[in-house]
Amino acid sequence: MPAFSQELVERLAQATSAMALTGAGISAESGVPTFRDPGGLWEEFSPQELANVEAFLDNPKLVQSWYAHRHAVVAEVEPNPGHYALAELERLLEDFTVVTQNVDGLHQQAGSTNVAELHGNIRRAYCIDCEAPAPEGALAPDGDDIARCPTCGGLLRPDVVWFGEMLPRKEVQRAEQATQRADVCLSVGTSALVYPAAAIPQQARANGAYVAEINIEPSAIADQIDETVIGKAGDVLPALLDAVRAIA
Ligand code: BJW
Ligand code: ZN
Repeated sequence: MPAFSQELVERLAQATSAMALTGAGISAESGVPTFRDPGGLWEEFSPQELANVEAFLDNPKLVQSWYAHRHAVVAEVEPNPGHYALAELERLLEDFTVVTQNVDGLHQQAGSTNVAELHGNIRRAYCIDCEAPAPEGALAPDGDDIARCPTCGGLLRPDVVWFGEMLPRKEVQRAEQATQRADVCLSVGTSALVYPAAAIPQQARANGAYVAEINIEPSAIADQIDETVIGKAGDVLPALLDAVRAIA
């Protein structure tokens, strides 16, 4: 039985509004590599090389291939019990928002409908010149070619947020509103190193929320929140859901 407090269970069961900020760790058990863990994506590739616009313009084929590969991984995998438990919490509670840094779409696939995607979605791509959306899978380069826009010939990029880029305004607004309303905020499977997302749990807490994180190890914000639950998201979230159901 994962070691979450009875206070967390009671606060969730009584919450008028609750939210979860999720990161790569929640999808790890589905087989999507995280970024910063041992064996994570950035052990092999550095973010400086791949996750910024300059890198893309310097070497579009390399960056397109990396995202095409990651898109192929995401297209194959399934949500895990952690994703399903959050989708179930949305059905159980009056108001529940998932604010995710993940680009894999697995929350929606698990049935969550109220999802703010702060860092975009790897299943989408668009042209950097005319901004036309490209069909899914368009980033996979044909042989040695660079993937280009069928309309204007511009470079195609994944619809994700790179370092130094603004987050999508509407998604940020939805996240801010959820953060203002929340009585409980769960921070799940994120190292809490990347801003502005990493500030959300503390903002929720400043607005009065009880904040708990669920992670296999304490994150960068562990000493600034109410509770750290050590364990895998796919174990802890279903157990938490059961405990809430038992008293809700
Ligand atoms: C498990 C588990 C299991 C494992 N169960 N847990 C303030 C201070 C300092 C810097 C900045 C600041 N504000 C902005 C910045 C700059 C920058 C930033 O934050 N830099 C820091 C790194 C220092 N931020 C930005 O540039 C952002 N834009 C912005 O601020 O715009 C305004 C602006 C513009 C211009 C100038 C200045 C300001 C944009 C950030 C975009 C991030 N993009 C990426 C790539 C997305 C595309 C892609 O997928 O390739 O998003 S980076 C990468 O990190 C990805 C993730 O969403 C993000 C967060 O990572 P996450 O999810 O936390 O994963 P990991 O791997 O780090 O952690 C996994 C965790 O899971 C670990 O804790 C494990 O223990 C745990 N875990 N298995 C539970 N089973
Ligand atoms: Zn175009």
